[in-house]
Amino acid sequence: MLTQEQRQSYDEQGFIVFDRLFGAEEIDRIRGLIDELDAQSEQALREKGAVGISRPNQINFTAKLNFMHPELQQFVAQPKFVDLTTAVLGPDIRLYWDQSVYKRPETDRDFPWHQDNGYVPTEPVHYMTCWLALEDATIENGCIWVQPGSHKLGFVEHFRTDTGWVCYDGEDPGIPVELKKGSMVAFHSLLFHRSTPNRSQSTRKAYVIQYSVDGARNPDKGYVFLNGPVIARDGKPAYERFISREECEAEVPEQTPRLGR
Ligand SMILES: O=C(O)CCC(=O)C(=O)O
Repeated sequence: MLTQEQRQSYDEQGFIVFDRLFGAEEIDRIRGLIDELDAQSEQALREKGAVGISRPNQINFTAKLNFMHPELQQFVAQPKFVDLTTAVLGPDIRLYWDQSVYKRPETDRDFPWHQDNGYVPTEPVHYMTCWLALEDATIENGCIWVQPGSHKLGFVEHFRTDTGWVCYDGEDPGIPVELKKGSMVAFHSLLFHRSTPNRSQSTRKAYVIQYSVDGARNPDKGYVFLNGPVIARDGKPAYERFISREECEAEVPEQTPRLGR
C-alpha cells in the first residue's frame, strides 16, 4: 500500500496524508454509528460535567468504539489498515486505541501541542495514529496541525493543563492538515500535533484509530494493552469475528495485571 515516497514521508516528516482513502458511502455509514455513540456520551457530559479532557458543548472524546459496534470493529480491522500498519510497524499488529473526537462549533481553545505518548507511555514507544476525517476538516473548523519532523526529537516531557497534556508552548505554528471527508493522516506517535478552535457553524468530526505491535506494554505499570483485536499476524489479516471487551481483556497472559489503558 505504501509507495517509497509515502514511506519516506513517514520516516522524515512523521506523517503521511491519504486523500479520500474511504468513499463517502462507507464514511457515512460509520459516521452514523459514531454520531449515536457521541450523542450518548455528550449527553452524559452535559449531565455530569467534564470527564478527563472531554468538555460538554466543546470537545468530546468517546473511547473504545470498536467494542460498541461490530461494524466499527470490522472497520478498524480491515485490510487497508493491515497493509499500512504492517508496512511500518511490523508483522503482528493490534488495535491499540480508538476514539471519536467531536469538536463543537465555537470551541474557543486549542487542543494543545502533544505527542500521543504524552498521555500514556508505551513500550515500544512507536505506534501509529490514524486521524480519519468523518467530515471535511478545515482550518476554520479546527483541523489538526503538525510539526513536521518533530517525532525525531524522541519523547519530550509534557506538562499538564486543564485542556490536556502539553509538550510545546513555543512560537512555531506548525502546518495545518486540512482533509476532505474520508481522507486520513497517519502519523508517528511522537509527532507534535494539536488542533485549533472550531470557528464554523458545525461539529468537526474525526475518528482516531491507533495501532501498535501486539504485546505493547505500559512500561510504568507493566500491563499489556488490550483495547481491541489483533488485526495482523505474520503480516497478514488476522481478524475473523467480533470480540467483546471482556473477551479481549481475557487474552492477557496470566502473570500480567488485567488492565486496559
Ligand atoms: O482531533 C483533535 O482535535 C485532536 C485529537 C488528538 O490530538 C488526539 O486524539 O491525540
